[in-house]
Amino acid sequence: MLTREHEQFFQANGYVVVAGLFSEDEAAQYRAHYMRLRRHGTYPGDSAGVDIGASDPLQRYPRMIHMHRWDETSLRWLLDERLRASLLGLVGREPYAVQTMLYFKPPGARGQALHQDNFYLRAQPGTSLAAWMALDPCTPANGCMQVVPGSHRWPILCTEPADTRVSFTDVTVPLAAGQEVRAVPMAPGDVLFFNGSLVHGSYPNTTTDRFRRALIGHYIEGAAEQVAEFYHPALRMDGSPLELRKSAGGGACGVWVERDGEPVIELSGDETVRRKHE
Ligand SMILES: O=C(O)CCC(=O)C(=O)O
Repeated sequence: MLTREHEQFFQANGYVVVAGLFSEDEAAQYRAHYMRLRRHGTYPGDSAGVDIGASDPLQRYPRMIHMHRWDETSLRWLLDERLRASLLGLVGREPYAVQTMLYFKPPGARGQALHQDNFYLRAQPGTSLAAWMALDPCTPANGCMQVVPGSHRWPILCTEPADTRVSFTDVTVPLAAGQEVRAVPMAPGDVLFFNGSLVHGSYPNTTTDRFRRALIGHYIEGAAEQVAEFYHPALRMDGSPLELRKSAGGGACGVWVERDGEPVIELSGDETVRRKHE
């Protein structure tokens, strides 16, 4: 359960791991559930179907998106009281739930380049929040989460092309030289909570025999009045749908500039122009 130390760590760093929020048994049940679903074919939200013979491990095990819209187990997890209480404790307001995702990340799979979630969700005012639950032991070897501590205070940065040999997404955010990127090792049932501006992502799974499965919920702060169209309908944590406005794309984004020899972020980029290149 959430403690004062978790809250303080979250405020200072923009992320926190709550160890053992779910039990190892529950994590094992979720692993079995999603492996069973994946074996049975394709679902709404799959951007590409399953290709059992593909050489790319991610085509054999593509991620699932918005499962809570058609799978009761996913909906129950997204609205679970432990997640609600943790999010409320961390940000001081009731969250609204907008997305579920399941990443299988099998041996040999690419990671997801460093990014900020609110670049996609566009929750306003305020930001988005994530609850990322490990279903397997996660270490740097199998591509655990990587975070940039303190980056939750940054604005949304302009994106750049990512290296698609190591990332299945094709945009990333640039970092200043010397910026710490911190690995977040986790055990099954641990939940990593993070702010929608926190720069995070993961590197490839370099093992030959270990999946790195994760069940992910995305939320928006209860103060939000709008979110990008893809995330509608938002749900209150009692499961009832909520009417929000649809965020428009575009606007200013941050770029690194040098001031007095120090790297600082300036809001001088134009996201509309950048998005054309995605
Ligand atoms: O699980 C990963 O490797 C990346 C997940 C992620 O970046 C996200 O949920 O926003």
